[in-house]
Amino acid sequence: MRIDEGLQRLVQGAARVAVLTGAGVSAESGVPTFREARSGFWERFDPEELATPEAFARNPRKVWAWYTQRREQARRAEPSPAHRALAQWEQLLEWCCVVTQNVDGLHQRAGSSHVIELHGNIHRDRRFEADTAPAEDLDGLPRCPETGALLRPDVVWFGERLPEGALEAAKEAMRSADLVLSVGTSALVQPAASLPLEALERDIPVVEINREPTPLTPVADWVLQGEAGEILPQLVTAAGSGAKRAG
Ligand code: BV8
Repeated sequence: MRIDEGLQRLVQGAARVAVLTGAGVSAESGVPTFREARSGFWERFDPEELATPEAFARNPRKVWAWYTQRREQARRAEPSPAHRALAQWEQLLEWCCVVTQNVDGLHQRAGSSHVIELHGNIHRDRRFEADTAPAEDLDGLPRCPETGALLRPDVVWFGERLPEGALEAAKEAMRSADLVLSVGTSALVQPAASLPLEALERDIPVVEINREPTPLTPVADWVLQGEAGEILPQLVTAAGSGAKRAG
């Protein structure tokens, strides 16, 4: 993928970068994306059906089986060239805020220090609070050591509110950046998918890097169709070939 002159100048002049990421940046780490997740081993686990509080109340064992498998996968995974490129870019900038939909913690492991986890983190648990008493058969499922309450993964399920402040902080990053990227996301899940519009409404340039077109593609200023792990390192190389701007 050749980075054209205009885009080179854009990344060289950027000082404050906000990046929305999705499962596509972890795909090259071996973590299946949600679109692929519906094929192969995952076909019996439909994310939209399982990643809900109702599914957990109905069948906590099946939901825990899905998350335990994904948690192990995330633990075994290594940050991809895309994760690493964003961590490197941060060293050249005044700030680089990674707003991620992913729950695998790989941005932090790659060295990004300013990460907003819109949908939580699969490596953390929290107490399951619901008015509907979960199914009876709870033997062997994770429980809170203090209260004995049933635990659930500390992620945001469909129909649940995003973590307090995360959405506001993400919007603020999109509004105060001088360059926004959307990388490796199908841009379908709300409210995350609408975050780049905060930048577009303020004439802040938006660059989309994705394997396939998405609802953002028609309105993005730059569309680089391809692998995040190839394109992001090239962008960071181009950014580095400009003067240092941090501080
Ligand atoms: C909420 C955590 C309200 C859990 C996740 C109708 C219309 C609009 C909205 C709705 C609607 N009906 C319901 C809603 C709301 C709903 C929603 O958006 N539904 C969608 C399906 C329409 N949203 C919610 O429920 C949210 N909450 O709205 O609350 C509310 C308000 C007040 C009070 C109470 C409630 C919560 C949504 C969060 C759900 N949790 N994850 C877990 O991980 O298990 S979502 C999960 O799926 C991810 O976090 C992510 O957000 C989404 C998957 O998207 P992607 O990351 O983009 O992954 P995907 O596989 O789809 O795409 C990957 C892309 O990468 C592809 O395009 C592929 O081509 C590309 N790619 C692959 N490899 C590469 C690559 N690109 C480049 N390089 C590569 N190597």
